[in-house]
Amino acid sequence: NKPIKILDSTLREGEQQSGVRFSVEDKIYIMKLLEEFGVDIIEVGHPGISLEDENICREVVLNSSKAELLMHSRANLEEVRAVKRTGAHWIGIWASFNNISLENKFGGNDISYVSMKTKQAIEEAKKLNLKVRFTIEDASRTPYPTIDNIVKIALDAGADCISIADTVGIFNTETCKKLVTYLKNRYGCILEIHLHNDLGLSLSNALTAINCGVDIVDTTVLGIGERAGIVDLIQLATALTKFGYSNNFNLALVGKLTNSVSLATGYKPDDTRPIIGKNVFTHTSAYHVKAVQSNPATYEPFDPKLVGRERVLKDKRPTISEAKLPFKPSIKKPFIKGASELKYHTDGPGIRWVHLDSRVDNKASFYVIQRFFDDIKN
Ligand code: HCA
Ligand code: CU
Repeated sequence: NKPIKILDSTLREGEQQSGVRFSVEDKIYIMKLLEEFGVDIIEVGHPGISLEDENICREVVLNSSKAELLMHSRANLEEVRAVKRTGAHWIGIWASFNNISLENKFGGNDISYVSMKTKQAIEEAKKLNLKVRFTIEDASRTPYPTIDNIVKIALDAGADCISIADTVGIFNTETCKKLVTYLKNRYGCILEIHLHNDLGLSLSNALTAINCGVDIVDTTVLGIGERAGIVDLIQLATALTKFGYSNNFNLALVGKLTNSVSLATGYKPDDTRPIIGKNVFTHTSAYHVKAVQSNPATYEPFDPKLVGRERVLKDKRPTISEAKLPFKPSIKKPFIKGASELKYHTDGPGIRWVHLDSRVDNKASFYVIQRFFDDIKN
């Protein structure tokens, strides 16, 4: 299979993950790792937001070597010029045209106004010799005739690439396939896709889009981004390698990339996260361990070494009292006889973990959990 272009947006979309802000040193370090990993285009930031962001973006451009760099921009002439001042190759202009956005974001501006701003911004960027990606934000909730109009306007104004964003992550295999196929057949332009992961479908939708001829897929390391984030670079790169695409990803860098982004953001992936989670190459039950010892392929999709990991064989089952959850309870509140050491802690609104230190008996644990939630409600 021919290689697929990857645009990594860890430094822009990833910075929209709650609590994340990269220093210029972080951005340069991560950019270099992404280049080494084999990403084609790197989205660096949004220089139009503030002078500080513009300066950071310019500094990153000065330190780049291999990958092409892209800066995000609203359809606004000032922001376009800010992108040019950073020295980037690409500008990523975006706008939305569905009714929800027009009503709520642009204070009732109509499609013709946003279309006019889009056309102006793209023309200005072309005058400044930038390569232009134009993104239809929320394309997955935008009517086809509206998409058609805006794609025509963007291509006429000189856009080099059209990107469709599934901004709220509601594409499925069918709807994703339909839009990608439609645009590819109708316009034959370079087509990019930006897939959010609100339903956990972003990776699957990316593979669908690739099958339907999309040219560029957006990713971030660990999938970080607004809300549930977007396609995870490491998962997509591993899947493409496994499925025989001829991209030459440097998968040995998986650990370094993960750790760097984790350190720079404070984001801790859980133990079962595919490819990089602590437990995902650990075999536990006795018969799995035995089978893997005679042939690892019995229970492994690929050799963990492919992504710089080691297999772990562990066939000892913990006893119930050994199987403790690794958190520090913040509240201790006995409220049922016989389960006086029941502990729980809260982890943000709506999510609560129960830790049963001593159970009355196995059946009673359900009762205790039930009581716990009732107790919280009151
Ligand atoms: C945003 C929205 C965006 C834009 C994508 C793009 C999306 O700015 O936060 O410009 O290609 O998901 O629609 O990330
Ligand atoms: Cu996004």
